[in-house]
Amino acid sequence: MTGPKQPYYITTPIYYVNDKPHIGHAYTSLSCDVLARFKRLDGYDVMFLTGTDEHGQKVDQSAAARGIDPQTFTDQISQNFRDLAAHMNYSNDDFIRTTENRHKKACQALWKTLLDRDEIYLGSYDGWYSVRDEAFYGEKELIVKDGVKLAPTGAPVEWVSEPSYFFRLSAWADRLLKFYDDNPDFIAPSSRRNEVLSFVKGGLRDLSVSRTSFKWGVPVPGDEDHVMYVWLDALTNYLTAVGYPDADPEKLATYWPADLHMVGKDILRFHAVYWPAFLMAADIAPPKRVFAHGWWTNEGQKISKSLGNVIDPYDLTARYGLDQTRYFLLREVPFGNDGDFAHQSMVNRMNSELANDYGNLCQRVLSMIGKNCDGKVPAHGDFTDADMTILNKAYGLLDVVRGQFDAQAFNRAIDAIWALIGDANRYVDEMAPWGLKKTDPTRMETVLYVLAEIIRHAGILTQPLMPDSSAKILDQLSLGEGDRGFACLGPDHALVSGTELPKPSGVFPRYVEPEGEGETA
Ligand code: ME8
Repeated sequence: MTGPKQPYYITTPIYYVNDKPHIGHAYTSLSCDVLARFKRLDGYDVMFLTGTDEHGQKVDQSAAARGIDPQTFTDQISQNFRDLAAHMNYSNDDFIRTTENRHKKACQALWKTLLDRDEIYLGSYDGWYSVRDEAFYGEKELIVKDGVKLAPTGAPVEWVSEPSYFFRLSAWADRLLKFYDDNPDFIAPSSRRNEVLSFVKGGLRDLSVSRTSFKWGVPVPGDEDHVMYVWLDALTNYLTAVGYPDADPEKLATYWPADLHMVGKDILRFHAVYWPAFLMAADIAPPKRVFAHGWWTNEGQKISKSLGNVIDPYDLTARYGLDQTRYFLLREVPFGNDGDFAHQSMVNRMNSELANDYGNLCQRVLSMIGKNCDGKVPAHGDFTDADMTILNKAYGLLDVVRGQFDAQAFNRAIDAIWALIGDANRYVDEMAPWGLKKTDPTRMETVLYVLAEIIRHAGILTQPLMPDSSAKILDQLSLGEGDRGFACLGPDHALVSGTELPKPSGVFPRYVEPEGEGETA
């Protein structure tokens, strides 16, 4: 790419600090990390944001339940999410906390803009509120279970009656529908798009955007009896982090509108309806895309604290390895669908796809080179048609994989890379380089050279998904830091014969069931 790098701004939801991080949080952020790393390697100027959502009644109540003030509480729990990001090897460029001053300023600036444009007015709210969902519900949306009214999510609701500011959401339905129409890729996957469209077509009511019954929030400028509704506060984080309103005009101009907000399916409505409406109302461009991924279950069961089956990402990485966990989460399920975490599926993938397919390819080829080519990148003669077929597949892989990543189709991108790995394993068997050692050593070197090139391509392309393991593979090919970007894929940066290689070592161990343990997670 020539000229200044193209910007790419990607965000995770900011996580509520009422709980310790679990597989769901790890998953959302992982998908963003893999995309951020992919885009950086592809020459983009990436801004990858994550952080914590620290206001609202839910946090207030959780802090009170522990007998500590909300700021001390959020300081503690927010750190858990920072630690998780470091542990999972996420490459976020910033970590935002909604209790930071920069964020308060951004929220109040957005509020003032909305008020000045008459998009917000003072009224009073009488209706149902769920603290757990931090959402307002209409009477018709509620479900009744054992005679008790509940939110459609099953969360308890309470009747709220208090003065409140309202955002004129009802006036935005047609403009939102036009926006969805003009931007068919705004909501993904497409099944979710229809869900949002029918919600908006069903008519929108003005949205209560302030609360007076508690104080743990951003004060409404000019009317400090009110704090802002936590979702207006939370969504604004995406603007705060790029310098809105005036902290960093250049950064704002570079990265806004965001390229992708990654969210779980449960919070799509906030991102695909409320957020673009707030932004358009403030004359700010809406984000380019919102992707709603599915939810994980544990061995077929819904994950919940009461069932005691919450999956801890630290347990996963301790048991299976970090890159193995990263691989599994994005390989197991077509992104967008719900997924089930099962120990046996994890073990199967670790052993067959990582240890056997990828690991063995590297191990076999690199040890043959170590033994038979003096530990140096082999020389090569002319390439045969079979050599060119597999090399061309490797050269063309970036285009395929890039398309899949741009569609957030991680499992298909992985499939495409593993198709090359499968071809390479078949090529090893067909060419049988061990047999060529005596009969045709020059041809043996060419075959091993072709294979080393395939491993170079696979290693470069798996970096976003499995950064540490891929680095080990690329180290074994003596590739320098500057030789690992996607610009180095293809024949122009081919391995140089004669380059000294380190002694190879295995990268993907097989999973062996610990003595005395069954097969349950
Ligand atoms: O919603 N499987 O925060 P949050 C997959 N603060 N994903 C899951 C999951 C599961 N079992 N459980 C939760 C919030 N998630 C707000 C966001 S953004 C401006 C404010 C995902 O901590 C869930 O779908 O409750 C959501 O995307 C994310 O974890 C954060 O949830």
